[in-house]
This record gives sequence, structure tokens and C-alpha cells, in this order.
Amino acid sequence: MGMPHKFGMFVHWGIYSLTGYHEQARWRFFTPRAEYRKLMNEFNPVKFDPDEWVRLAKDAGMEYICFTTKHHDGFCMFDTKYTDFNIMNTPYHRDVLKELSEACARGGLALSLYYSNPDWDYKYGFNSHSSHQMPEKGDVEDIEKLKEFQKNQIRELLTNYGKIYTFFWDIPMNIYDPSMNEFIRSLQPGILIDDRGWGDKGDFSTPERCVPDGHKFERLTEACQSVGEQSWGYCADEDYFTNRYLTASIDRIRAMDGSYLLNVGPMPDGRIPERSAEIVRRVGKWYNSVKEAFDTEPYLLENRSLVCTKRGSTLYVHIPDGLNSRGLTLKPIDVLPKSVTLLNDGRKLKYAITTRPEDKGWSAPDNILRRQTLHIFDMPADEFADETMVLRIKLDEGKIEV
Ligand code: JFZ
Repeated sequence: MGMPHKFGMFVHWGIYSLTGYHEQARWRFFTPRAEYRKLMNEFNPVKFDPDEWVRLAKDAGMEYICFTTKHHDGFCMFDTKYTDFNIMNTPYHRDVLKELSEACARGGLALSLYYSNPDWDYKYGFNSHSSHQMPEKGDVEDIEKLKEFQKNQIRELLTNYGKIYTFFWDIPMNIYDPSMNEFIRSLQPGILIDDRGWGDKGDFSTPERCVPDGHKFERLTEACQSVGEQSWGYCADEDYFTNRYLTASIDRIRAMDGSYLLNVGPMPDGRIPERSAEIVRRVGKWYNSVKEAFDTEPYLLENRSLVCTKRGSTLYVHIPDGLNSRGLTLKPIDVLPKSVTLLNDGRKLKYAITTRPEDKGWSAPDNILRRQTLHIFDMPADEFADETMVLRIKLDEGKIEV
């Protein structure tokens, strides 16, 4: 269940990378359209190597790449007939989306397309019902024209680049028109569409930079987060997230059967910043070692700061908040497992059944004053302080209601 692909690389790349600041640099700096457009003449990513991106993603256990074909600035990273503000009119003159789609196909990765509703370059792009708008003098609000423009570009995007996995609208229009998603589906049967489009909830939800409450998502869900706190596009002084934070966030989302898009922002020369790549590699190494604990069912331990998942008679105990001591007692489990393994490095952990007093104290009836509990001890808590530990507990069939 859940999304067909579970872990992917989000890529925010455009001429905004030249600012070394943020994908919405134009809005933050109040840059007039004509001036921002000049960045197009400087964009020449001679070190763009999509096979390298694909390798980075695959090594991390990722199964797809979601690429920003057009962000709010309106600059198109693909060959389009409907605006001159596109990659073919840069000194690079090459359709980077085409090259990325071919690299994904070669490497066996699926490809998803991000497409922004706000368009700060298109004369008829203004939408007074929505946010992230940057109209200029002389622009005209004309939703019918905008619809036509989008459909023309979507036809290009969904015909010229092979099979597309998901369509990621960004910034809800707050205008209802189901024909837009129908149009997408007519061009790519089987495509999955997110919930940020033309007033319809699409196929999947997109919680962003957060971990919702709960144990299991009620509908298809793809969470997204960037490697850093500041920006999605390339940011020269990015505040990169810690491994502890990212592994905990990915773990919680995946345990709830959500998929996870981890974003990087390539530099103007086309390379993914080394520190971002290092984060993807490190998180990926963790992900590959613990991923058998996902695509499971939730199991509720009494200690609610732990996340627990199960498959058959195997339980997985996830520790996204870290440990204060080197041991854990796992109520209500009261049987001796066949083995307890720390998936992070494959080591076997020590365990026993211990008798523990119940929190209820002396006034509780005798039978619940003392409880048999599985106790895992001598854990390498300091060694793994900076990543989410995941334990695999193999139980005998039928030994516990799981
Ligand atoms: C949007 C963009 O504005 C941003 O630049 C980036 O592309 C990101 C992936 O998407 O930002 C959002 C969109 C939705 C929410 C928050 C920020 N949201 O639902 O809370």
C-alpha cells in the first residue's frame, strides 16, 4: 500500500540558483521582471550531469526524482513554445529536462514533474484568489488565458519526456476546475496528481517540512523536506539539517506509510553542492539499512515516544527521539524474542525478561503491581546518537498478539 515509490529526490533548480539565495529570490529582493530576466543570459550549467544525480539518488535507495520544470519565477527548465523565458534561450541551449528524463530512464528511476501555478513572468499569470503572486504594472488577471497557457505547457511536459510518475502542482489555485487534472490524466493514464492544483484533492497529500500526528496516513501521502532549513533552491549559506533530524523525520513518515521526497538545490553550474550530496549519501546509507522496517503495519507500544511497526511476527522498534539511557523496556511485550538486531549496523542486542513494578504504585491490585517486560539493554546509544535507531525483534509465531 501507500505510494508506489517510497523515497525520492526532489530537485529545485532554476536560474534563481545564480542568486545563491533562494528559489523565491526575486520576491525577496523586489526584483523587477525585466531585471530578473537578465539572469537567463548568465545561466550556463556546463557541469550538469544528470547521470550523476541519478547515481546519487539510487545509491541512497531512492526510486524517483521530482524536478521543478517551472517555479514561481516562471522560468522553464524545458523546451517550451509558449514563452521565450526558458532554458533553450540561455547560453546552455539544452533541454535539461530531456536529459534528466533520459538519465532516469537509463538508471531505472521514475520521474515526477513539479509545476508552479504562480507564474511571475507570464502577463496573464496573476491569480487574486491565491498566494505567492507578484503582478507587475500592465499585467492582466485572466484565468481563462492562464488555463490555456498551462494546458499548452502541460501537453509539452506530458508528451515529450516519456512516462511521468507524478504531477506536483504547487500553490493551490483556490479555483475549482476538474478539467485540469482530467487533462493531465488524458495525456498520462496512471499518473498520480498531488493536492495543490485547481481545487481538487488529486491522488495524494503533500505535508511539507513537517511530520503530521498519527500512526498511519488515511490517504496516499508524500511528505517533502529539503536538506536545509533556509531554502529549496541553491543557498550558499544554507543551514543544513542534522542527520539526527532528517533520519527521524524520514523514519516517522515512512513508518506511517508515507513516501518521502528529500530535496537538493543544484548550483548554477549544474552540480549538487557537495554538502547536500553528503547528506543524501549519509541519510541513504541509514535508509538502506533500516528500510525493511517500513511498508509494515503500526503496532502500539505503551511508550508512545517510540514508533513501532510490525510484519507478521516481526516487530520493528524505531527510536526517532534518541535514548536517555542504554536500555529500553517494551511494554506490553512479555515474551522472550528469538533475536533482537540493531538494523543500523546489524549487531545483535542483549535482552531479557525482567520483572518491573507498574507505575500505578502500591495501591493497585497485586496482579498489575509487577509486570514481566521485555528489556533490551547495553545499547550503543551514544554511538548512534545522531541517527534514528531501528531494532528488529523476531518473535515466535503466536507468542504475542501482533
Ligand atoms: C512551496 C513553494 O513556495 C516553495 O518555494 C517550494 O517550492 C515548496 C516545495 O513549495 O511552498 C509551500 C507550499 C505549501 C506549503 C508551504 C510552502 N504548505 O502546504 O504548508
